[in-house]
Amino acid sequence: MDKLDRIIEARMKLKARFEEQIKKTPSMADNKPLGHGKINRHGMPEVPVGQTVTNKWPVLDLGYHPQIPMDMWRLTIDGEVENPIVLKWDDVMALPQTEDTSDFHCVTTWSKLNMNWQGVSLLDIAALVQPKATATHIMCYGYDTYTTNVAIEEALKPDVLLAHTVEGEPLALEHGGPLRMITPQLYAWKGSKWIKRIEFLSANKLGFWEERGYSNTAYPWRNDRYSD
Ligand SMILES: Nc1nc2c(c(=O)[nH]1)N[C@H]1C(S)=C(S)[C@@H](COP(=O)(O)O)O[C@H]1N2
Ligand SMILES: [Mo]
Repeated sequence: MDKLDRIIEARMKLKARFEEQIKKTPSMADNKPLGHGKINRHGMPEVPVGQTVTNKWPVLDLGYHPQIPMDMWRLTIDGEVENPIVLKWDDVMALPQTEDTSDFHCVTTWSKLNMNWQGVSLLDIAALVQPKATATHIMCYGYDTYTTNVAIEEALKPDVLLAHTVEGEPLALEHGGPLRMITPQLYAWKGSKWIKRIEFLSANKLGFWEERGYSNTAYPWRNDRYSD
């Protein structure tokens, strides 16, 4: 069996392991989701409460756009996993590639719908490193020092990608290129631009915005913007 087949087999096992937990998450299971419009891909109203659809794609970040020479670029995946790894760019490109169309909901109240992304699914990354039974969350680190935490049942949803391509074009530096995470079922701050490290955790920890009053969970259809 070759490496890709092994990853796919491990992906299917992980998918089965987290299926029930994922189905119960608010962005799939809320019976009174807040929002309007037709029903989206995961069963929620297309436009979450308090959001306005935009065609533009604003840039939101800490103001520093880190440029890493591609031969120096690394992605570390470690923490509560059986096989921690450090990937070079070519290693990422050699993993199974996923294309998906999803929506982008920024907590500052704009939503950009139907964005076409290509990249590696976080589920496949997890298949590679094998999260331990104790793993409950991930912490994502950006090359700009950004951090953000995501619960494992959110991180392993099939639409969570480490994306290098958007609308058929390489992801621009200001949007997190060469590689960023996206979390279509959570507010977009949960997706780290310029991703550098993914640490699996055995207990929750807060990231940059979560420490500054933003929600730990960030559920768009619950208007879950700030911690209370
Ligand atoms: N590394 C990093 N990732 C980040 C941020 C950041 O400042 N640094 N900002 C977050 C916020 S608040 C949002 S809304 C989205 C914005 O992505 P965009 O600039 O591509 O629209 O990226 C998120 N990911
Ligand atoms: Mo944001």
